[in-house]
Amino acid sequence: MNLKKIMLSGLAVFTLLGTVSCKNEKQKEKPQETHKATKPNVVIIYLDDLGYGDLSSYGATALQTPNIDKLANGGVKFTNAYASSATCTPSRYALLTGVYPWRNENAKILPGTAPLLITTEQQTLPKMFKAQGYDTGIVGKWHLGLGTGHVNWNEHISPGPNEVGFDSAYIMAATQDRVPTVYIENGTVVGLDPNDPIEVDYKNNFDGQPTGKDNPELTRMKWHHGHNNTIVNGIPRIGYMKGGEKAKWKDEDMADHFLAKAKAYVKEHKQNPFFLYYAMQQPHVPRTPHPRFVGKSGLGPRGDVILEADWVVGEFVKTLEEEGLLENTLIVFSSDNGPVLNDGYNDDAVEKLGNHKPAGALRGGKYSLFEAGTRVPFITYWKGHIQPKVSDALVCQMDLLSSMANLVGGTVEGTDSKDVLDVLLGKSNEGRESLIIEATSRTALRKGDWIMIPAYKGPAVNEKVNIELGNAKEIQLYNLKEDLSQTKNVAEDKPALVKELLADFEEVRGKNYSKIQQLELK
Ligand code: NG6
Ligand code: CA
Repeated sequence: MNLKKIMLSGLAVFTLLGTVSCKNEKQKEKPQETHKATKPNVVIIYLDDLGYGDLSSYGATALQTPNIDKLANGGVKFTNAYASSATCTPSRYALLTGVYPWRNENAKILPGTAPLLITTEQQTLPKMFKAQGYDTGIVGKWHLGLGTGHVNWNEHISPGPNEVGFDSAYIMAATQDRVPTVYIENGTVVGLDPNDPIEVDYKNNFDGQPTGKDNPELTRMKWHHGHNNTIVNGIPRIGYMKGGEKAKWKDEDMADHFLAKAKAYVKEHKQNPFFLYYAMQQPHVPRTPHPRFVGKSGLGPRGDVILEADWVVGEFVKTLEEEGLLENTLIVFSSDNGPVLNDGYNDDAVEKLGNHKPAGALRGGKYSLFEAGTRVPFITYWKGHIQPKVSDALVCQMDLLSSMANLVGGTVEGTDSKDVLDVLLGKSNEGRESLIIEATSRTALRKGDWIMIPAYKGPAVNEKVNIELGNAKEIQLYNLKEDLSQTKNVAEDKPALVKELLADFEEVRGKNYSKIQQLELK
């Protein structure tokens, strides 16, 4: 532990003791004051597949996101902030554990039946907060596995979020396009009728059950690739599910449903410091805006659910304000990976895109090693504590663990998480020197203004989603300050720099950084 941390945790203990000792005298008149003076609440609002260019505060003009913009323009708006990965599960793994996802070979997009990816012994963000006296909660998308291999969805499901640090958990198991399509509250499927048990299988269908593949006439949303298994609410999903009829979520109500849970969490926990991880589902597929938002963006359902998400954020922040918590709550807003238009359903995302650029000026998208895969909107907002600022410091979501530990006097050891608290609070511009980013098991090194992408086999473009993946026969080197859109590979002009970056990269990643895809390097 460094000196600063020792001093800070000392300070936290001191203030906490102070709080306890004066509680008896002051508790009656002002029950909330003591908490306010000591520990701030922390809320992470995490969107799913929201791109760098999807917010008006990040340059979008085809749609307006006034509520999220309020956070961006009233807080620190980061322009060089990264998710650890270009897909969901690995990014969430890194966010919650502070560990690079490529250190865990199972940190890949998980099926709904996957076992819990984080071990119950591992350090996590919620555990760190808990150790400092916080209440911890998650509302929304989990997608980090549940159980130990064979989940019985009709019994208590464990281990899961509760076992890795969340006191309360109201989640969907995986993604909106994967079964089981039910909410799970603290390990129990919500609204399950015991006479109609749930069965889930990712390999075989259950006898006589219609599927998207065989029964397209039963679907109201058409699949394009994947997504042709069990049909729920007229939407064909990934995976097979039987039973649990009463427990199935209504897709159009999901945003309102999670919002109600997130608001309730705040109201129920406002007396103590809390950490809430609010993992929203938008704009991931299937895009199912509530009727209030249908057609509102003119960009089809993808645009509509972004407007819906913006409204949700506004409502949630309003709740914090109404409860008198805004000055005592640090809000972190970000997305788990970059944007994709057609991610498996024909939902007009491509056809109605117009001039909108979900990735802004960045190249690539979800699944890509190019910038749009991992560089995402990232905002810190804390009324009265953070001055508005645009920061180009290099930071990663993985750094929240150490930074939040610094904020609340916790300790973290042996992770890849860097303490960049002062940067997150807008007091410093000294972010990371370097970062390894990951996209579907391939990795690249960002250092200073440079990104070095090693040579990788595999297609240059994923034709189904129509996204450039970053694979090339030769090493790629881009100067992101001068060439944000990665148009000019300057590796050949800068052999010494390439050598230096490769050495740095291999020092962290080892020589066998991609056994399958690595080409012979020159
Ligand atoms: C892919 C799905 C995609 C999406 C993704 C996970 C197919 C063909 N594609 O496998 O639709 O669900 O997994 O997205 O099934 S993520 O944001 O959770 O990583
Ligand atoms: Ca995602």
